This record gives sequence, structure tokens and C-alpha cells, in this order.
Amino acid sequence: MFIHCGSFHLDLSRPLVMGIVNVTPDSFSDGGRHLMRDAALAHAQQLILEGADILDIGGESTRPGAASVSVQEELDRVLPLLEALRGAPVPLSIDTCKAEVMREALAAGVHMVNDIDALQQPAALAAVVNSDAAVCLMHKQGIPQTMQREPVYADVVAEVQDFLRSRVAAVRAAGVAQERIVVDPGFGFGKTLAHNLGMLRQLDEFCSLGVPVLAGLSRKSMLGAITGQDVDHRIHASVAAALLAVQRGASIVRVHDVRATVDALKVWNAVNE
Ligand code: 9MG
Repeated sequence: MFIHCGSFHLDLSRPLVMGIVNVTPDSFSDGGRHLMRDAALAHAQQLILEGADILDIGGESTRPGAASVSVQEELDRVLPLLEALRGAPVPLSIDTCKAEVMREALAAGVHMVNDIDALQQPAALAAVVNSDAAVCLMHKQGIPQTMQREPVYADVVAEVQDFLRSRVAAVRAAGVAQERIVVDPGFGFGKTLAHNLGMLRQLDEFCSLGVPVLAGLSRKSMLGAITGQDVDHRIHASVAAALLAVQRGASIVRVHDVRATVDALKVWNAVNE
């Protein structure tokens, strides 16, 4: 399987690692906009050296309870970084659900749009449809500010699968080629620990949608709940979770700890060659 990702054609015969670059004050100490941008650029370059196959760049935190930021603030955070990374050896993904940010990021040359809202906003779908960027359609229940309060599902795997199936159909109908589409069950987005574990156990079910599956488990609170570790000490659990996701069919894992994940997947690849 391949993904058409702007000027990149990504071969999925081995699992890919998407490195997370959050250009937000909670990720890089808030010593001002320039310092934040410089730190984010250094971090992005480091993730490329560590073997990231894709960089996912975001200017708004999607953590449970996180406050939203204005379009202008998000653009001011991400655009200088996208400009500085133009011509990078790996595809750049923009993590946003705002159509205006998608449009500007595509004009700045991004190769993928990662929308935790699955392009449900008509303006968001319109922003990507005539580009040649890949799109990641993620499931979530509720909104980041309140989504972890009381998520309810009768059958989490079936409901998430139905949602993703309908979003793939809608995006295809709007004119986005199948080779540009990736789906993501959205670990931690309006899901309890039991929901997340159920989805991880049955991750292969999402592969039946006929498009690659991306899994984002890195440092998430479900790993804190299992291990008792705070967010800065979840690297081992994150690598284990990434490996389990790949074993169950994920083509891309979205991670903070690129070097550790790349090494773990090298072992996985060596055994599976
Ligand atoms: C932005 N973001 C945070 N967590 C994520 C996840 O699990 N998947 C995707 N696609 N994006 C995420």
C-alpha cells in the first residue's frame, strides 16, 4: 500500500513513524514567539535525524481540557516553522481543524492535513479537496475541552468504524482520491481506558476500511493509568503501545519519542522481513 502525500509517495510496506512537533507554549517554555519557533525548529530537525518519516506540526494543543486558540495565533505559531522546514527530506503534516490554517499551510507547502475533526466542517473539506495533500481523518467524541467527562458507547469499535467509514465515503465523494486518505480511531479523544484498550485489541478491524490506519498513543493518559507514570515518564509504555498498534495493523504511529520508536520498529521489521 502507498499514500499519496503531496510530492511524496509513501511506501507502507514497513510501518512509518510520524514525529510530533507541537508549537505551543506548554511544549516549549514560553520565552517569547521567536524562542518558541527556534526551539520547535531545532526539535523538528532532531526528529528528522532520529528517523521520523513524517513530521506533524501543530499550533493548538488538543489535550483534554486544553483551551482553543484563535486562527491568527495558530498561524503565527506554525507558518514560520513551515517556511523554515520547506524542502525538508520528509513530508510535513499540519495538525489543525481550522480551514483557514489548512489553506495557509497548504500554500506553504505541507503534504498532509491531520484533522482531529475528520474534515467534518464543509470549509475544511473544501480547503483540502483540490490539493494533492494526504488527509488523516480521526474519530473523536465531543470536544477536547470536555470530551473525557463521560464518554459513552454501546460498542466502541463498531461505532468508531462506522464513523470512519462514513467520513471516508464523504471525503471520497468530494473528490479526494483513496490513496490520499488515512484513518485514525482517535485514542484518548472521548474514550475511557476500557474504550481505548478495546480499540487497541481490535485495531485490525479499522484496517478493513481499505485505507491505512494511523495510531496515536504516545504519552497519553491511558498509558499513565496503566503504568502509574506521569507524562514525562511514559516513553517505555509509549514504545510498547506503538509496537502493539503496528502488530495489529497500524501503518503509521504518531509519537513524541522518535528514536526509541524507530529502534523498536527496526526490531519488528527485522523479525517480519
Ligand atoms: C493532534 N493529535 C493528538 N493526538 C492525536 C492522535 O491520536 N491522532 C491524530 N491523528 N492526531 C492527534
